[in-house]
Amino acid sequence: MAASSTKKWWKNSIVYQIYPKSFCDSNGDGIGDIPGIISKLHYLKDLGVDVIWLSPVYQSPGYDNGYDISNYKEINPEFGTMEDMERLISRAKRMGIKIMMDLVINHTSDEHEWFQKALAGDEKYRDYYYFRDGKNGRKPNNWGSFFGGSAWTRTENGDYYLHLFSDKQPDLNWHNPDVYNEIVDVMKFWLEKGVAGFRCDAINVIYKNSLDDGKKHLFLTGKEHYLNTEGCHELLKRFNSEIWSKYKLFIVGETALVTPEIAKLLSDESRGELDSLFFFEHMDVDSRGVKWFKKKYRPNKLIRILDKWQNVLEFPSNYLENHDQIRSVNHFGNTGKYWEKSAKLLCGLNLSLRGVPFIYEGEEIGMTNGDFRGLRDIKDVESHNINQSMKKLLFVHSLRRKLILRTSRDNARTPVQWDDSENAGFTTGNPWLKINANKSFINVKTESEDENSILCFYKKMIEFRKNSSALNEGSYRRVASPSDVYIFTRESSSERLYIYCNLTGMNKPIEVYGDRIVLDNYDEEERGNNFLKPYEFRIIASNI
Ligand code: TEU
Ligand code: CA
Repeated sequence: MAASSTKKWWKNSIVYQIYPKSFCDSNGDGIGDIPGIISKLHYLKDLGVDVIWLSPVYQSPGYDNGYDISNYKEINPEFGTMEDMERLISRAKRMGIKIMMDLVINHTSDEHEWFQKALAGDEKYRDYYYFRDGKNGRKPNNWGSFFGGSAWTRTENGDYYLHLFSDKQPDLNWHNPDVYNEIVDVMKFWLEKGVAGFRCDAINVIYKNSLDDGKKHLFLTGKEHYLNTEGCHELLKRFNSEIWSKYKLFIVGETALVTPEIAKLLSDESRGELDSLFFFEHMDVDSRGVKWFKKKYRPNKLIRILDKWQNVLEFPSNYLENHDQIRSVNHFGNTGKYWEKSAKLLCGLNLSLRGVPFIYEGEEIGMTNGDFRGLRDIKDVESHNINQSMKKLLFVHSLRRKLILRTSRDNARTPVQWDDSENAGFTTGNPWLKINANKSFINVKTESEDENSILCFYKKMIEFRKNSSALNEGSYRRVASPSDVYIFTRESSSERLYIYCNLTGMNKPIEVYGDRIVLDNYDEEERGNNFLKPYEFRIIASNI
């Protein structure tokens, strides 16, 4: 697929996602914060990151760790002050790093002033949200929430409000022009402070067509009334033409449940909506409809999915993990014997695909899922809500424990392991979430001193990508391969690369294309000629 001719800065960027609560704590309260992030800017620069996507740092009661915003124009005091945030933006800028913020506009916190005024009966603010009376003593409709249970909660006044996520996250009414104006004002506020873009949270569910009952589904009954509606496309077009296009931004949408056809409508350049988006199909490669019920992971299926999205989107945003997903070595790699090889392979894969690569904090050192002993170690609101739903379905404790521990979003939220000290260099206090015991060998300090580490492989791969026209703007084409091996070419006018990914723990025979191995996660002495070793990643350049 040809690269677009209009060059935008983000098309050559590498983005690093920070989940502030878990990144680095500067004041010993056990919670990561903005001064902590500032103290690690050199580390990120050295890694080769161009852009930081900061998960929410706005004022919030923190029931969903900041995805429940109570004031869009203030900083959560747990994370620091507005001065800290301004300092972060300006220091990063001086180092050539841009900051993207998370824009959470499907809902606010129930502690937001707007919602509080609405609860108190202020008509203006009641229309910012969805308040409805029950129907014959029942909820206004049968919709389900993303976090399990009903999407409606009853107020003290006896009516109900809509929330697609937790009951602490009431949905905004995007039919109301005042809501549009308020949020545009919020965007301008941050853009004037020098923010370089937004990651738009749950953006494809913001506009509800109707509040009619939905077709019954095991998960998300009601979704046909709000997923990717025409009204959502119209809102994105307006945001784009009225605000985003006035600044040089990168706008990436988080779009759950998108199909390729819909993704194109949301992100093709000519449509003037999003610049790019996150699809989820590869995250669900091992799920049986609902992520809590897993089936065996099959690399071939992952390959088919990635290949499909490489061909369909103009500029995909590629990622293998984020704050809502389990760690990629657990998901697609190996946490035992091939931990290191598979983490390097996943790095190579993510950074070789066409599009914008996203790296999630800790991924670059091969962090693994949390080693939680029981449900009491888990803090995530989603996990607790699902536990309640499973209880209602009479799932026994041991089953609930098993299903939730292996899938909980907290698996990716354990504090970043900076060194092997008691609290992994994350905090001098009590960490808010249990730190993994494998900090003893999976940590930034140890890995930066070892040139064969995962961290050093990331640096190498990032450096390689930066200097490669094929990886930055070249075409993509899949090449025939044995099962569970992903081979593709990336080609620009001056460079042709063959990318080899063995997604298994076995040797795999291969057809060798190209002339020179330019990058590999195995040393020359260890490699085979006509086969790939377990989880081997190889780039072969071809003379053209
Ligand atoms: O997630 C939106 C979303 O679609 C979720 O259902 C996501 O797929 C789920 O967390 C996976 O288990 C965004 C944020 O990324 C998430 O952290 C927030 O909790 C959510 O919005 C509500 O703001
Ligand atoms: Ca702190």
